[in-house]
Amino acid sequence: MDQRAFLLQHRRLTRRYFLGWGVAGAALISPLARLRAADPDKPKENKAGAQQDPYFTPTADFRDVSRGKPLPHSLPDDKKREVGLTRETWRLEVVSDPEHPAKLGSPLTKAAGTALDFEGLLKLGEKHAVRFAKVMTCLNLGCPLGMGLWEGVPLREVVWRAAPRENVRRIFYYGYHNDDAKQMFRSSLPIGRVLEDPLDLPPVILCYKMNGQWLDSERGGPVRVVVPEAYGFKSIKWLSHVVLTNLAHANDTYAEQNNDVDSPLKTFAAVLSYPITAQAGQPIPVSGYAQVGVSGLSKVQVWMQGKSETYPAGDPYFSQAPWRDAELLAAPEHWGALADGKLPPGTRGFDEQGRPRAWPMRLAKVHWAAVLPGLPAGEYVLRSRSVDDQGQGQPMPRPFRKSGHAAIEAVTIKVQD
Ligand SMILES: Nc1nc2c(c(=O)[nH]1)N[C@H]1C(S)=C(S)[C@@H](COP(=O)(O)O)O[C@H]1N2
Ligand SMILES: [Mo]
Repeated sequence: MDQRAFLLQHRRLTRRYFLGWGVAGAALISPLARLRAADPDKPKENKAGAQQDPYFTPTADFRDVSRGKPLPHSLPDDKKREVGLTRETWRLEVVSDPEHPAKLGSPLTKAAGTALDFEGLLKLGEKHAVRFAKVMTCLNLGCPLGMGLWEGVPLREVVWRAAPRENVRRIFYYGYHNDDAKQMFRSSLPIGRVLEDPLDLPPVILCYKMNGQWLDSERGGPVRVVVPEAYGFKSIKWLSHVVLTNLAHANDTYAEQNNDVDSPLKTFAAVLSYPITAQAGQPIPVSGYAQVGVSGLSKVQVWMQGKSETYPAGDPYFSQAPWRDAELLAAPEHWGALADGKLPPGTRGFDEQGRPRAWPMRLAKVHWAAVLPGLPAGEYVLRSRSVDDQGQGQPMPRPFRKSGHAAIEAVTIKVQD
C-alpha cells in the first residue's frame, strides 16, 4: 500500500471520532499536505507500520531495511534451494563457539546429519508453537516498519536439543549472508532470556509464519528469529546458525555502528494527520499513533505552541508545557491482514474471542485523536508526546538516540483568519 492509501485509511478511521465533535469537514484534515509540510525532502517516506487499517501490516507493505549484496530474498529460486533458503532445503546448525566454548552434549550440525530441518521445526511447533503481536521497528528509524502476528517455536526448545551442559552465558545467531564474512549480520542475547521469559513477555522464537502465512523470503523466511521486546536488529532473518558461547558480552553487528544493543522498545507518539491550514477560532482535529514500548502507555498528549511564544530554557522535553490529553482509540474490531480479520485462538495477549486482554497493548501500536480548541491566526508548532505507565513523558526515561527513536516530533500548523 502506498503512502496515500494508508493515510486515507487512517483518516477514515479517525473520521468517526471527529464526527462526534462536529468537525468532520474533510478539508480540515489534510494528511497528504502534512507529509509535504513535515518532510519536503522525503515525500515518499513510508509510514507503513503506523497506519491504522489494516492493523497488521500485509507482508508486501513492510518497509525493508535488510542488508546484503545481493539481497538474500532477491536470489533466484534455484539459488535459494541451493543455499537453504526454501522450506525444503532449510537447515539450522546449533553449535558451540570455538573461541569461547560452551559444553554441548549433542550439537546440531549438517556434517553429522543432525541439523534441524523445517519438518523437525514444525514437529516441535505441534507442541510448543506460540503466536504474538509485535511491532517491528528499526532502532535507527523514527517509524515502525510494520506490525506483525509472529508465530514460531521458542528458541529454547532447539537449544535444549543440543544438550548444553555448562559454560553457556550467551547465544548469538546469524543468517545466510552470501557466504561472505563481511556481509554477516549477527545478533546476540543472554542465554537466560532465551531459557526464560521475564515479566510475562512472549518467548524468543524461531519464526516461520507471519499474519497466518508462511514467513516469506523478504521478511526473512523460511525461518527468522523474533525477539518480542527488542528492536528489529535482534530479529535475524534467513536464520542458519545458532551459536552457544561462554563470551560474557554482546557481539551484535549493530554494536559496531554505535548502537545501544541492550535497549528494549521505547514508547513514543507521533502525528499522522493535521490541518495544514486551520481557520482562526475553529476547532483543530489532529490524530496519530503511538508505539507502546516496554514501559507501557498511559496517555498521549498534544500541545500547540504559538511560534512567537517563547518557552522557558532548562526544560528540553517541555515537561511543564500545557499539554492536553488526546483520546486513545479503541482496539480495532477487524484486525486487517489476518484471515477474516480475526486473531486465531490461543494468541498471546488475546482472549478466546480474540480481544486484547489489555489495551493499549505492549509491543504494539495504538491510534489517538484530539480536537484542539480554536486559536487566533498565526503560526503554531504542534507536538505530541506519550506518557508511560510510570507517568514519564516522552522521550524519558531513555532519551538517547542510539537506544531507539523517542524524540518529540514538531510540525508547523498555520491558523488563518
Ligand atoms: N539476516 C539479516 N537479518 C536482519 C537484518 C539484516 O540485514 N540481515 N536487518 C535487521 C534489522 S536492522 C531490522 S530493523 C529488521 C527488519 O525486519 P523486517 O525486514 O522484517 O522489517 O531485520 C533485522 N534482521
Ligand atoms: Mo534496523
